[in-house]
Order: sequence, then structure tokens, then C-alpha cells
Amino acid sequence: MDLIYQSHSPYARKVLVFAHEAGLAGQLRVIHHETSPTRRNDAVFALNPLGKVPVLVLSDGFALIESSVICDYLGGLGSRRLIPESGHPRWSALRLQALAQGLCDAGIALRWETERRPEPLRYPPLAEGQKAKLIEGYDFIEREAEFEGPLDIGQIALATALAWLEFRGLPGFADGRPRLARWYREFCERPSMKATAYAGQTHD
Ligand SMILES: N[C@@H](CCC(=O)N[C@@H](CS)C(=O)NCC(=O)O)C(=O)O
Repeated sequence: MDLIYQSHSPYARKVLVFAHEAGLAGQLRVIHHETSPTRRNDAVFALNPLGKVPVLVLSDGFALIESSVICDYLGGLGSRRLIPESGHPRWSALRLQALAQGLCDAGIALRWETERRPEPLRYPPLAEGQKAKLIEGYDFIEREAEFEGPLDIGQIALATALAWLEFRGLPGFADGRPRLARWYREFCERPSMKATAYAGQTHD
């Protein structure tokens, strides 16, 4: 299977860490692509009409898009269950995954308003609104999320999201959130995280 990847995408890294943890990394050929809504990548568009990574191209050529869908697919192949099957563990893990995705979405939107958009086109209230989502998200996760149990998709999504927010120098999550900070530092020691460190810049 080909994983259409980007070395600085939190969504793509979530899939790759998931594959490592599921024992499937050896079955993936990881192919790096640069993507941006302002710089079309025809090879990615040929597989995903949204022009985004990650994309998982199966051996019959079928292209799966959206990191959560790809993880769901890989979850069905791996020997280790990383997406709990039912009940509270399932919904808690999937909610945490959704929160982590939301942190990445807000972080990307914040970067548009602070770095990527030409300066005269930036809109500070929008940057403030996105920043508030990050802060509220960190606080909620510290207070209420369940991320200390057996490894699951929610934890993988959270760790790869926090690592990306840190990599991009976005508002920090560690100060004043000791539970989250401690868990994150320990999670970063996993071989799956060490094998998939972020690198590179976004080109718009
Ligand atoms: N919800 C999608 C988000 C994917 C996404 O936004 N990928 C970024 C890389 S971080 C991308 O390829 N952006 C290019 C674009 O927006 O055109 C997922 O979870 O896979």
C-alpha cells in the first residue's frame, strides 16, 4: 500500500504512527508530497479531489482519503486493536480523536492568520478565535479527557497533534496542564513517535 504523506502534516503522521503501533508500517510505502490550497499538487489531486494528504492507495488502486477513515481501514488489518470496538472506551477514544483533529484544524487556521496569508489580508479577530479554541481544547483535555489507559486511536491523534502544535510554535499546552504535559513527554518516547518526527516547511 502507498501512503501519500507529508513530513509536516499532523493528519499524515497520525496514520503513520497508527500503522507502526498496529504492526503494519512494513506494509506501507511512504511517499512524501507537498500540499497547500495555494499551490496545487496534481499528483495528489489525481488521488484525492480535495488535494490533501494523507491518502492511502490500496493494492487494487482504490484511494482512501481522510486520516480517520484510513486509520479505521488499517485498524481492520492490524493484529492489535487500537480502535475500541464498543461502549464507552470506543466513544471516549473517538471523541479524543475528534478533539485532536480540531486542535490541528484550529492550529492550521491560526497559522493562516499569523504567518501564511499576506499580511494585509490577515484578520486578527479570526486569529484570536482560533487561539481560543486551542486554549479551551487543552484545558478540556487536561480536565476531562481519558488518555492514560491502554493505547488507542485517541491517544495517537492527541500526541501527533500536540507534537505538531509544538513543532510549529503554536500556543503551548504544557504550562499549567501537568497531567497532559507528563503524558505527552512519555508518549514521545514510543518508537512509533521517534520513527516519524516532523520535518520541513509548508510552501504556499
Ligand atoms: N481532515 C483531513 C485533513 C487533511 C489535511 O488538511 N491535510 C493537509 C496537510 S496537513 C493538506 O494536505 N492540505 C492541503 C490543502 O488544504 O489543500 C484528514 O484528517 O486527513
